[in-house]
Amino acid sequence: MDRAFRADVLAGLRQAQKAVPARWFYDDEGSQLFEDITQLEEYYPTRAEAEILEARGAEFAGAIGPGRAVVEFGSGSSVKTPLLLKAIAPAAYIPLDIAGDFLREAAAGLARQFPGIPVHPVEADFMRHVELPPSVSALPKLGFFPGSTIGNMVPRTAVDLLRSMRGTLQADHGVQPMLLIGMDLVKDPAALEAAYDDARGVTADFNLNLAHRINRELDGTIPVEALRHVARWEDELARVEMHLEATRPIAFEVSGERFSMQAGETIHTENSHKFTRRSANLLLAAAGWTTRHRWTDSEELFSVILAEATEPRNAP
Ligand code: AVI
Repeated sequence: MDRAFRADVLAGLRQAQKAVPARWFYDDEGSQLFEDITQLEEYYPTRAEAEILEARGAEFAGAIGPGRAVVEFGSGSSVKTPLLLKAIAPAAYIPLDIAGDFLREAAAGLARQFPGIPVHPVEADFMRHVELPPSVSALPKLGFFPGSTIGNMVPRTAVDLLRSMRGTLQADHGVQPMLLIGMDLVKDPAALEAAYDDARGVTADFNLNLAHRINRELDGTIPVEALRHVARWEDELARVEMHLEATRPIAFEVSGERFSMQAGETIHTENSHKFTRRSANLLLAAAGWTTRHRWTDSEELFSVILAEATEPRNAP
């Protein structure tokens, strides 16, 4: 049993608005369901970002230049990485991920595919400051954070993370780090809600898997058939929220503690913030990053931003 999972779930279920952090979606079942989501017709972000990474390689090379060490945050299966490594001439590739076996497997695959690029996998939680291997400490860095995972964080956490990335990426000598980051765009709410509530119900299964996971791992008795998946656009906060809503009054236990929900009451399971050009610039600026280039796909659904760390300035 994962003690952090238990602590997060119990603390979250005790709140007036029940909530469980979205990072607990990703057990083996959840990770597979997320892979399935990325293939869905309605889920445009993966497709749109891949279009940008495929089409803009020459522009990335011009704006980034050769010789940087690419540090990928939460590299997972590193599916998007070859597109970037092919385009620029990096000095090294450092995938960071919390899942060690998966990380080493993906890193070995990339090392075979790019024999000229030294690959140094680092098993770490990228939400904290990460010590990079000494062999790359002098190299200028490019952080790579695709997928709009930044959108799953509330602004305060997003700024903390972006600032900590800036620290992780600092080189020993002078050259400022850069960051290539995927950020999903604000658009028609109907398209957004469809992306998070697909016709085949894969996203519903992904959301409901969290309740199954609680039952499996924390001696839970949640009647999952009495929960329904809800995805709704919250315009004021520019985010899609996912919830699990009780369709009737229910009572259940988790790790021996009793909980109940009224009909219509929800467990908040995910935020997926969407950005405009300006809100993206502002979020990055709050963490010490200045936007240098911005690319979108042909339908203007998704953006990839190249930012550079800049010195803080207090006066205008
Ligand atoms: C991982 N993350 C960027 C996805 C998103 O779009 O917010 C997670 C997801 N949740 C439901 N569908 C996809």
